[in-house]
Amino acid sequence: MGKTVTEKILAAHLVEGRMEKGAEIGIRIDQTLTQDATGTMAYLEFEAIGIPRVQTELSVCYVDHNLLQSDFRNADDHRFLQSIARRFGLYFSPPGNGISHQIHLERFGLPGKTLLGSDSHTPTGGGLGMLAIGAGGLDVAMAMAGKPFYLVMPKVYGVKLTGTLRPWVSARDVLLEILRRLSVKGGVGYIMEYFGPGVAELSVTDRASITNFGAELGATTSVFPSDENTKKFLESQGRAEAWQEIVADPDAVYDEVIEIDMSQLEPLIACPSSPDKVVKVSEVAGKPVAQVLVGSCSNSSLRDLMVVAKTLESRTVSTNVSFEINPGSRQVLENLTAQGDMLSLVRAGARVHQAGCLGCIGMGQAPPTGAISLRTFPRNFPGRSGTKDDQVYLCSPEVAVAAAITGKITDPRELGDYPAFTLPAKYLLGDQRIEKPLAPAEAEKIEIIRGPNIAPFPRFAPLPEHWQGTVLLKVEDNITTDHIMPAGAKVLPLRSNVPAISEFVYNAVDPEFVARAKANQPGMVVGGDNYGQGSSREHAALAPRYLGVQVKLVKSFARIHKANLYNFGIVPLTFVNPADYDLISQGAQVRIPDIRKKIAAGEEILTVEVNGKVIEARLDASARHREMLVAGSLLGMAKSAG
Ligand code: MIC
Ligand code: SF4
Repeated sequence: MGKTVTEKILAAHLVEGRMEKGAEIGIRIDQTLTQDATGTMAYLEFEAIGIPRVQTELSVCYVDHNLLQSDFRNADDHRFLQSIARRFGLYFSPPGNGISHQIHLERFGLPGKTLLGSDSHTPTGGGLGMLAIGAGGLDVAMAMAGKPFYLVMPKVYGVKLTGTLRPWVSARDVLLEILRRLSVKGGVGYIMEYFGPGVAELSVTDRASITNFGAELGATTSVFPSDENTKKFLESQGRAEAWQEIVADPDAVYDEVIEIDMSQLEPLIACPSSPDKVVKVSEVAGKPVAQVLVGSCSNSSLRDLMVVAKTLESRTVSTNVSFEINPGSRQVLENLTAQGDMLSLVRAGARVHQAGCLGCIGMGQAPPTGAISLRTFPRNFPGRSGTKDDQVYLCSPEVAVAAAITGKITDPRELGDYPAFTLPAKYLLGDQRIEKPLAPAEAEKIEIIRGPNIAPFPRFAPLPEHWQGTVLLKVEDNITTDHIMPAGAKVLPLRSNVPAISEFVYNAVDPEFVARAKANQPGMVVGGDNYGQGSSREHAALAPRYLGVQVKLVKSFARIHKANLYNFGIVPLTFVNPADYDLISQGAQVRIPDIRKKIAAGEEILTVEVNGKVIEARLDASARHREMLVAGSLLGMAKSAG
């Protein structure tokens, strides 16, 4: 039987387990990336593992999230990360260089390799034909230490692309259409693999927009084949020798198939406040817009900013709109400037910022109260922009620039002819600020510089024989890690300080949560389907654990969050009978007898006593997960194993 691209790459990296759907496998990781917001914790964990130098083929430490330096804390973290990179043999990309995923695609990604990143949008690398997976910081730290990455052998969802995109319709619309059909949980348990004649119509940066945004399907990752377009892209980046062809066999079998005829797509838009609330732009056209942001790891490549600049060549931005550009990388900025496109942006009235995440994670650029903001970002979860009750829509650069010009949501096809542009055959490379790893002899002499905001890593008590505690909170379906552990300018500087950041757990959902958790330890959280979707931030497990949350009982979990719960010793249970969700309310007293013994013995079903009633909960855990839960955390387990 023929193989998919996914199976080929997984088979070449398999170090533990068998490639049977649903079973746990361990794979070798060739490359890692971290960004600053998750990186500080990942490196504290790497230090705790005690390995003198990274063991991967290549590891990169990026600074792209916390670029606001309103006091010493973010700046201290940047300096800490630079010293870590120098000490442990990593590449270092400083603030201002751009977003990890965009730079990694341009300068480091390799077809056929595996990449593990402490950021949920790591699948961007799938645009190059690599298996690029997002994970919690501790999993990335383990990969840097040369350990395998464990995952449940995913099913493969084939996405067959046919046809050609019409003018003013772009890669973003392909994924918006898939989100419209499959929803934010449609990809859970799958790797999305693209095939079919339409693939050849998409450039590598278009493909990367799709694999990046594919994170919002809840998929393990997304991957394109590596073909002639991949070769062309690598040549344009001066990396022709990195190319290898990887395509699915003609008789490859996919577990599911969805077909997208790209010639039938229209400009689409995701309405507030979930990436899958997708409608045609024409259905919401005419609504006034106050802010338009083009940027983020989804849509800020040179191609994306060129479309915007060319559209603005003979037009200006509406005076009712704040139109802002967050370039993906220094390379994008350099090429845009060299081509003269920057002039069109500036003249038309755009506010051009440094390359980085910026408003995508609420580091500035909050929209005004009650006003509509259009963004080419991957997420519009409630309040993520920094404004309470925000009205954030997600769209392509084409739809964004049309709204910037007219001041209202506009079908870009109304603008007339689609601007002509060609991507450079050779890019200006823009990596002059990337530091290469130091040789071991030099690296050993580097002193790690820690600011006062870096708090020691907390220790957690092991699992008791019987568990008894309080339901601290009951929440609905599709709770995101932004709900659990918010980001933004106030909270992100605390990422290397667990006691301080834990004061913000569930703040926007229930401001009393932290006080209640402190007064009622240990605690439990009850949730619905797809609990913990979104960001990879392990703080969404670590900080609640610090507040005494030891058990989560939900209808279903999102992949990365579930892995993070195991890593920090929170028992992730699901209802055997989802209707039992209705039996539990906030404040209920819960007992799970013999929890430790049952978990250690590999039992799948646990008995949960709630206010005198008995319900069943499932623990879907491998032997390795069970060991972690009993030991209190993966770190504890790794340390004792030496
Ligand atoms: C995000 O887009 O939500 C983030 C911020 O990039 C996160 C990582 C983090 O919380 O630091 C992600 O996607 O994993
Ligand atoms: Fe940065 Fe936004 Fe991408 Fe997250 S989604 S990595 S915050 S640009």
